[in-house]
Amino acid sequence: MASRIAIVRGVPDTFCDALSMVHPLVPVDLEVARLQHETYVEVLAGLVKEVIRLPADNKYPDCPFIEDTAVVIGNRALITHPGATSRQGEEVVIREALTQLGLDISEVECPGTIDGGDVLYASGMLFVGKSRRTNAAGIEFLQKAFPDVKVHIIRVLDGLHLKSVISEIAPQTLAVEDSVAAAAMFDEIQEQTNGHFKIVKTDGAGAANTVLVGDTVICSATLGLPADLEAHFKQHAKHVIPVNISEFHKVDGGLTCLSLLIER
Ligand code: CIR
Repeated sequence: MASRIAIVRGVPDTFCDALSMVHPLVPVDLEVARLQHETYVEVLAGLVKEVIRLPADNKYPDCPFIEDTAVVIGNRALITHPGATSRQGEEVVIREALTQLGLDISEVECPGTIDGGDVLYASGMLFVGKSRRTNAAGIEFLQKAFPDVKVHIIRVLDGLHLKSVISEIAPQTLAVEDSVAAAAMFDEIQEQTNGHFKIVKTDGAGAANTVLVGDTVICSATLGLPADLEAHFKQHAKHVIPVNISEFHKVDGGLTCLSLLIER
């Protein structure tokens, strides 16, 4: 079995000021967010060899969304330059942590920007969303960092990131939000890979963002459409664990955003 490490970052006191495309109708509850984060970390701890917890930094309200700060494949890590100016700088402690783990590090430099939420590595293939956060210059750094894999560029037609609406739930199988934009993005993936993937359409905004660890899928317990998301995914994945991250959804966060997974 592959040995995995997960890195997570705590929820700062300023989390209620995290960025969101639409101001949440019900404000973020900091205490609930911290409890939900803890549950998420505990679930991960049951699936990986080690969880490294990095401390929150009140200067960065979005710092729990650690996925956006690095792309790790095998022994290589690309430290990103996040697309939102208020998030630039979050990556500094991540660089230190990944260096300590002995990864081979490279960095996105200005004017390149990438958010890790736009990078999907599935079936040994690398997809990057060109989005409001990830630009062409950033994508060039991604290709340079991982020269052995072709980077497939997918235009993000709606939502924040590529993985906001598409994620891997089983070998050759992608969960795809049941929306016109996500369907077009999936079609683009299929076109570029000669129809490599099976689609599992998933109803509800954010419900298609899942974390796959080995043969276990962590899915959102908040967005239960169709009525039982867990049952929906169980038809395709071996094990499914629902986790409630309602407070993170309020600021456009999903399950993948809350960790960096390193396979070694
Ligand atoms: C942001 O707008 O940057 C955060 N509020 C949400 C980031 C979500 N990250 C992700 O999907 N990878």
